[in-house]
Amino acid sequence: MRTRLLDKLNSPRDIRKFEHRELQQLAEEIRQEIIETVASNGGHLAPNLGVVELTLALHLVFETPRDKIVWDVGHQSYVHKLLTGRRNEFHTLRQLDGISGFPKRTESDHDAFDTGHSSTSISAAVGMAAARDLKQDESSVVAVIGDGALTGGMAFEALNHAGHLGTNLIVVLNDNEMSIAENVGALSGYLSRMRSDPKYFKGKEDIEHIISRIPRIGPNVVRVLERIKDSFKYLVVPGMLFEELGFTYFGPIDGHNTAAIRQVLQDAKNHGGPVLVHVLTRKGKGYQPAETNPDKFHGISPFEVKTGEVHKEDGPPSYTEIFGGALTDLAKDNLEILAITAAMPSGTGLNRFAKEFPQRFFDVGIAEQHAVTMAAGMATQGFKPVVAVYSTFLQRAYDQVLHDVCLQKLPVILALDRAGFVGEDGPTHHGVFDLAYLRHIPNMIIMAPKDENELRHMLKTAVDYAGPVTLRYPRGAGVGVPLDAKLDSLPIGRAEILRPGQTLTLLALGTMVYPALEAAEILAEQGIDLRVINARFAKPLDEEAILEAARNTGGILTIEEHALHGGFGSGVMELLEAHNLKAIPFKRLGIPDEFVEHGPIKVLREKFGLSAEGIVAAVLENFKLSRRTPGKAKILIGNN
Ligand SMILES: Cc1ncc(C[n+]2csc(CCOP(=O)(O)OP(=O)(O)O)c2C)c(N)n1
Repeated sequence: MRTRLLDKLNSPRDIRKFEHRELQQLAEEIRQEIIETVASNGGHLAPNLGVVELTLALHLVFETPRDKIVWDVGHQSYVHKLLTGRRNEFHTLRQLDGISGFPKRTESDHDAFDTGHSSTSISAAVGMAAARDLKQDESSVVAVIGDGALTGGMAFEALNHAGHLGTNLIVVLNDNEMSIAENVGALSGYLSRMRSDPKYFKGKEDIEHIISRIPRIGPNVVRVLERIKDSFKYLVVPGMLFEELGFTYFGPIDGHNTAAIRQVLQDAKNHGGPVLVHVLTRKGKGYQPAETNPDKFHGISPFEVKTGEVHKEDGPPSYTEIFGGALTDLAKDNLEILAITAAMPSGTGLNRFAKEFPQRFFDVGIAEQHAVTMAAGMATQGFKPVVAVYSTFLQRAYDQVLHDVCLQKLPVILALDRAGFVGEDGPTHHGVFDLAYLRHIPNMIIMAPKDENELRHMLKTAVDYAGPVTLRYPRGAGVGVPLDAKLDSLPIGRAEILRPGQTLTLLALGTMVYPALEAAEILAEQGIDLRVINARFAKPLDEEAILEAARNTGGILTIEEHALHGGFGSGVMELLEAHNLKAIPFKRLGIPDEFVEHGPIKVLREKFGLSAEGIVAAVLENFKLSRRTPGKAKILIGNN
């Protein structure tokens, strides 16, 4: 068997010894390795296949870890990982205790900055460049950002500031015309004109040359000519937009020609100041199914390499699909409903809505802050906007929710998908902070369904309510319950008592309701009689049901798939304190004050005791319980 070049690499510098043909062979080997690993572990395939040559060229010109490469989003860093000492661990990609699917400074010195959320790379790189200048060293700083990530506001803020600072900084714009779905926005149109019609653009030098040959005939004419020159330049010089922001623009360059990119990166490095290198790549390059269907292969579950078919598991539809279906159904009769996504139409289940109501559907790009405030604007005009967004990505729109939506009590619905553990994407993506950052905002209502049927009723409740509502639901398949034909509004702030026990109350939110019921079943067999309440609302809490349980059962255990600090249980604790019931036996089950690593959702839930067995253990460990066995006296168990 031929030894792979990839297996001979001990450091990224080793690739400098390779001839052109060997680099091509290495690129092939890297593609093969990535395709096979993602086919077995799942992960971001198409973005990585698109940057193989670009990553090789970056490591040919720059020397990490001395030079810094910041990968925006970081989902395209697999090639970089393979070149920087993680080849042997690469098969553990995204697996429990394996290497991360995103750059991680604790994983390698070659990872300059942890990423996962979009549009942060240029800001981080500006910070590193400013620090380098203060330290007076000579290293280079490079931010690699996709055309999708460039739609995020932070990227513009950073470009604006970088142009002002004028320091050495290279921004590589990896333009493949795709975000996860097709990219959107006016800037995307500008980039695609540069891409598709090279004849339309002339080199900057050509234009300067033509203009310099126009004879000078007096100051007025010169002024007019200058103005013509400027508008002419705007029209025909590629990258003029970036030049005006203070960057020197190089490009567009074929992103699959390692030698060409290497040359331009070298030129950019020698040039100095802020430079933008515009690289054209093809998402999914080298694997036909991914080239044909880059959206599907952006982030994908394990699949069959030969066919590109995803290994399908039979099971109930996902919460995402149920949400998208219910919203589309409700929108048929309610013309006020609008749907907004920040670049994730299929991830948030809005594809069907977009197809049926294209006029009422808005993909704003990776711009969660804008999405929320735009929704607020729509709500002032009598519409009912639904912002469908992952819990983790709403984190950056906190002030927009507070200042633009809640302060004015506007009827905006935040549909928070992927609330709870998300699994293999890990700490940058777990949606375990939303209750904490939303619960304290006045006017906000927060619901979490126990199953997909309740999700539909809650969506109807949110649509009928005249104020801000958050609906948080998890990643993955529903429970498999039947779906009611008719959707009803639920009473706001009313919980559902599912089991009428007396010994202790399990007060569970969302995904934790069924495990709580299961735990109650297990303990019932031991003669322990638990009350189970489906909280339904994290805000407002059902004060009546909770205070009654506090007074008339042996204590309360709150259970939530969320950080304990500031979460649902904290809210219950505040309620007990307000009613002088702090002394009742009380415990909260949830996620402690730490970032949770990547791993399968089921394993993570078990790790933090958020399973039926974990709940049973928490009950037995934390409460003195009276156990009834028919015909026997009560006995106390537990350790306090
Ligand atoms: C704040 C935020 N919102 C949404 C996402 C989800 N997301 C991950 S990658 C991506 C598209 C990125 O497109 P681009 O930068 O062009 O990179 P490509 O995948 O095309 O290489 C999106 C929307 C995210 N990571 N961060």
